[in-house]
Amino acid sequence: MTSEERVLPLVMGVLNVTPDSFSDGGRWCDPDAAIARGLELVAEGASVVDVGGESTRPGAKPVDAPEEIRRVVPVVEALAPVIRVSIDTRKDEVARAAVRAGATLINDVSASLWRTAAELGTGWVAMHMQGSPETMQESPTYTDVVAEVATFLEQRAALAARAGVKEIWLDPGFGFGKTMGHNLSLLRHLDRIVAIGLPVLVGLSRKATIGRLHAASDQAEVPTESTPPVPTDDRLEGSIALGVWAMAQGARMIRAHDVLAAVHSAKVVAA
Ligand code: HH2
Repeated sequence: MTSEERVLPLVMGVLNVTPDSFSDGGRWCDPDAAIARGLELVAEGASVVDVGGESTRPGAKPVDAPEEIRRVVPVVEALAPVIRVSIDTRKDEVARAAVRAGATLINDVSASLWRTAAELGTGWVAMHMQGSPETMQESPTYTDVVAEVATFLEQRAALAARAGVKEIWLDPGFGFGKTMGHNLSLLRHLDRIVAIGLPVLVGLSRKATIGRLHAASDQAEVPTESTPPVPTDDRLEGSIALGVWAMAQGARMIRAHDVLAAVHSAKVVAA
């Protein structure tokens, strides 16, 4: 690889203004605490801060739009002058309110808001999910997970491009209606998603698959779907390892809770 080809992957810092997110739920519910946390993520080197007002962890209960807007807007308003802000939402009204408050990227785990992004002139992340957060981990089923996710993302990207979205990111949606086996297949063949030719974002940070891999490595066992994962705060090494794997396959942005470590690892990969 020549120096011209080296690209520093970006880090999207996670900021959940929710009581129930799987890792940082309840920690940044107060707007002042959330804004302070966002500024910390900036100081640690995040290129984007991803503000979310609704948890999408497995089994999470939906939040109504006014409540989600109440949670995210003050935080987006305070952070947008200092850092690029993405809004992690599945709802048109919330995306619009956040963009009015300064967000310039719609991080859409439902991959359905491309018309909103086109109309507002923002970037758009299309993420693959099978089912909805309430039930998605009950029995995820695919014939060929890599081909199905790649086809879905290609089709959504084509719709978005036709609607006029200029900045489109693709995300295979680790843990969203996927078993550990599905997640590992997608990681193994991430180059297939990268080959679509649009920038790829991955969200692996602290997810249950990593917790299971950690638990199994502690006990020198092969991890299975029923391996109890280690707690979310003990998943740093696996998060970095899989982030590095993804960046080496060509992922251009990684979504991370532990931003400082993710930024350091991105710099090492780029070098
Ligand atoms: N994962 C989560 C939320 N948003 N967005 C994208 N593009 N990719 C992801 O993998 C992704 C995402 C889930 O993580 P988190 O926000 O930490 O938890 P919760 O949904 O419980 O708030």
